[in-house]
Amino acid sequence: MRELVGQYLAQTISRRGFLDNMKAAGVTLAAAEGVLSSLNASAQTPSGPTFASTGAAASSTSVPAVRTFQGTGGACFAEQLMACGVKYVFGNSASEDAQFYDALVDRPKLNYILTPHEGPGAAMAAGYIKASQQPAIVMQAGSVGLMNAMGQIFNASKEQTPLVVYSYRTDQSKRAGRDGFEEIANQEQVVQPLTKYSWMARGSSMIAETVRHAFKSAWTPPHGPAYLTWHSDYTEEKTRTEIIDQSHFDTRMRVRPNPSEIEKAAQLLLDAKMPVLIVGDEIYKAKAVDKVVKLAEMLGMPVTQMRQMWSNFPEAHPLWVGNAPAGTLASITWPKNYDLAINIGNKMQHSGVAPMVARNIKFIDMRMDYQNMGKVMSTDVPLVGDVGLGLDDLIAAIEPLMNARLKTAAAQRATEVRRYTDNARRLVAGIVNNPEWNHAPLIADRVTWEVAQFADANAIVVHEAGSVAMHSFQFNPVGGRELFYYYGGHLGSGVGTAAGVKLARPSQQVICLVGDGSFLFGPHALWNMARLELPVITIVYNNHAYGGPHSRTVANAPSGRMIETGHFVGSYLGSPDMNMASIAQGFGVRAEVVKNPLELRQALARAKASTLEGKPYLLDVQVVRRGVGWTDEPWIPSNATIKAANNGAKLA
Ligand SMILES: Cc1ncc(C[n+]2csc(CCOP(=O)(O)OP(=O)(O)O)c2C)c(N)n1
Ligand SMILES: [Mg+2]
Repeated sequence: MRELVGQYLAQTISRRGFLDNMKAAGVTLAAAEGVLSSLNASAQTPSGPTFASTGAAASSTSVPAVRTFQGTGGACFAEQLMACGVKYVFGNSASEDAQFYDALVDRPKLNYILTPHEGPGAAMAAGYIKASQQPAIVMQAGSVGLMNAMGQIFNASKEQTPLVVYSYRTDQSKRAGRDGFEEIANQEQVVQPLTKYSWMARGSSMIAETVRHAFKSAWTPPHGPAYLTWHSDYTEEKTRTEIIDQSHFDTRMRVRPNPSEIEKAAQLLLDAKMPVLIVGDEIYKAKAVDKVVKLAEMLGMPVTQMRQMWSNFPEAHPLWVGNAPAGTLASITWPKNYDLAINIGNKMQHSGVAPMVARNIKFIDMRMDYQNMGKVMSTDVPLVGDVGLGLDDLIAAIEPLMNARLKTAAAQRATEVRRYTDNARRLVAGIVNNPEWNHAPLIADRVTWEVAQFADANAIVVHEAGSVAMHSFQFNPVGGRELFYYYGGHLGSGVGTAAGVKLARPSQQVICLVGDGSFLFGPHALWNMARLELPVITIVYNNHAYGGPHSRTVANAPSGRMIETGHFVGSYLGSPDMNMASIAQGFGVRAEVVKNPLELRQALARAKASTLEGKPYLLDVQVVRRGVGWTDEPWIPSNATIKAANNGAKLA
């Protein structure tokens, strides 16, 4: 009977058909008519999810996992999004999606968040997805909006974020191919290298299935972005389609590594004199930090991490020897005498010629990201699978083999590691003895230190602060402070990410640290923070410069003409100085400029008070420029020279 009700509500059987089928099932005509009248009444109840605009109706409590739906392509899109578990649509004005917007009006479970620029809008969606591990969709106007979202699709691809993006093709199916307004050929192929799945639906009846493919692809580990599109007339067209619940197309990729490889890995770890553990983002995603801590403690292994998005190990733990500064295992300060490395969940991004783990070191690799495994590093033991399950298995394999001799060896190693980490912590704490500590404008390290003193014990720090080094926060992904780093590197993500993170985690303090240059690529989500009352504290490290690129440029041409003349053409953002507090106020966010350490403390207190009222706050902190060749008033090209370059220009 449930199935019949579903079919009737989805209008795939008529009233007559419904009554006939009920009769065949042994229900009396009077009883069947009673059911019908209550169904008709519930389909018109304004409080329930009623889909009057499409003429179809269904109740979320009674909908079967696979059902037929009839309505406009836009309504099918909305229905399938809800069946995928989507609660938020991050969108920018897309007139051709009128029927989709129409379908949203009576579907209050699908919330549309208008983002005034596609880049920060997509960053906000990605931030929400990363912090909640829940699905969402980004949509924008055809090819024109897509171009702005692509930077964040790139970030999602690098960061393995399951970001699903849709935009219509402005060209309708009956006039496509004429190079019309906003038309580009093969629109879906523009993002192909950045996505796991990219497809154009070939008809309105294929919209729902294309949506499912996109979500399945994006959310099947290793995660990544997906893109979907179709001709805009399909969104208007009436069609009949299947809507399928996410639980019925999810591939449940929680797979365990090969058991015989687990045994090999256990034996190699026990045979090693100085094994090193490399951690990575798959641990955070699998919520397996406590397990990785247990493994490290069992073996007394030093733990490090190469560039990742999250912090995946408690930084205050005595076995944490710090991030590998140059992205290779060889760049860690200590230990140097390791004879085995095990990677658990790190993407191991190779940005240099040498393998990140030298060839003469035994290497065990555990992660779901099979594509990046065995690519550059020679791998003794590949452990493909979910790192949470893999850690369970590895720990279970090692535990019974830990005899008294091995336990003593592990304990001695742990003591040795601790000797190093205790000393390293003392050195980092010495940061406050910097002779420039009280400098105004502030040194970046002072800003970071003050914010670390101020931040809540479980604050989330979104870091897009250019070349600023993170320290003093003691990140701890198990109930402590969390880090969201800009791994992808397409700038302009920080403010949007912070807004999305706050939407996902309203009970945690969210602090966005952002460089002035990075901020200028995407401040727009400040408006979303103001409108939605997402009380994020944004702190701009304003050195009026692209400090990092400046230093890297100098390093690339150390004895060139730039150094000789002091003419650095591409890195000074002052003259006139930009006021980030005014920009924030323009978006409806309270803000102030901070010039010295005392003002910073007072401003942070005001920021906190504001966030307790539900209002976001921004501090534009004036920070010194550091690096070779900077002066108080850096050279800029003269206006006269620039304008003179055009003198005598004639149109041919
Ligand atoms: C969209 C985008 N454009 C350009 C770059 C190149 N880039 C890398 S760092 C940087 C400047 C960052 O400046 P800021 O945030 O002020 O940090 P600072 O270097 O001053 O510490 C630029 C432009 C980029 N990564 N992304
Ligand atoms: Mg800067």
